[in-house]
Amino acid sequence: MGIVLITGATAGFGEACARKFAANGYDLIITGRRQERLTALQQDLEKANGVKVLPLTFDVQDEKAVSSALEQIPDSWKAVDILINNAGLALGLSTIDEGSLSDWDTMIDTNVKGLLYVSRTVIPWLKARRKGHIINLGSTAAKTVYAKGNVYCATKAAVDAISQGMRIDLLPYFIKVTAIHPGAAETEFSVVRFKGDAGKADDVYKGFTPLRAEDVADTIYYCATLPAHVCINDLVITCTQQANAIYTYKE
Ligand code: NDP
Ligand code: 8X3
Repeated sequence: MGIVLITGATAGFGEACARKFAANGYDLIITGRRQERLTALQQDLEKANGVKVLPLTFDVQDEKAVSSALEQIPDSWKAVDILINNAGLALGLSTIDEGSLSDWDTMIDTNVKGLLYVSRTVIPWLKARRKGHIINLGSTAAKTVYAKGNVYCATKAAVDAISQGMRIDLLPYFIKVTAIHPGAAETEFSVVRFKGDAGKADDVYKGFTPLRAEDVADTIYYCATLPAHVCINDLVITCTQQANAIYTYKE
C-alpha cells in the first residue's frame, strides 16, 4: 500500500493513525521519545496486520537527532508516501505576563521547529519521487485564540501558515499538503498540559463528549486515501458540542 511516517506515535492521534494505517496494509515508520511504547506498538501492529514497522526514537526538538535518525534508515524506507507531522504538546495555561519561558520554548521547539526539522529531512525524499502527502496537525487553537492559550495557539497558527507555505512550494512536485485542525480530543494532551495532574485533565472534558483519537485518525485516513488529483487543504474537526476553540456547549 505504501509507507507512512508518523511523528508522536506513542499516544493519542499518532498511535490511532498507526493502528488505522497498519490495519489497512501500510508499512509504518513510527517515532516518539518513549522507546518501550514504540517497541510494543511495533510488535502489536506487525503481529496483527502483517505489515513492517520501523520504530525510531528521537526528540523532534533536537535537529541533529532528527536528521541522523532519519538519514540512517535504509533507502527502501525512504520511499515515504505520507508524512504525518503530529508530535506536539501544550504546556500550562497562563496569561502572557505570567507564562513560563521554559514552557514557551518547549512548545515552540516541538510544535514549530520539530515539525520543520522532520519536514526538511523528509521533503527531499518525496520531491525525488514527485509524489507524496504531508499531513500537519494544527488545531482549532490555530483558528481562534483562547484565554491563556497565547503561545500554544501561536504555535498552531504557525503550523497553519507553514502548511499553506508548504502547499505552494510543493505544488510543482505533486505533493499534497493537508492541515488537520481538531478541537478538544481526549488523549494524553491535557495530562501533559497540566504536567501529570489527572484531575485537572479530566475536568477539561466534563459536560460534553469530546473527540476520540480514532475520530481524528479516521479523518486523516480519509484525506490520505482520496484520488491522486484531490487534496483537502485545510480541515477543522470538532465534536458535535464544540463550535470552535472558545465555544463548547456543556451540560
Ligand atoms: P498526546 O499527548 O496523546 O500525544 C502526543 C505525541 O507527541 C506523543 O506520541 C509524544 O510522544 C509526541 N511528542 C511530544 N513531544 C515530543 C517530542 N519533543 N519529540 C518527539 N515526540 C514528541 O497528544 P495528542 O495525540 O492529543 O496530540 C497530537 C497532536 O495533535 C499535537 O500536535 C497536538 O497539539 C494536536 N492537537 C491535539 C488536540 C487534543 O485536544 N488532543 C486538539 C488539536 C490538536 P513521546 O512523549 O513518546 O515523545
Ligand atoms: C488542542 C485543543 O482547545 O485544548 O489543540 O487547544 S485545545
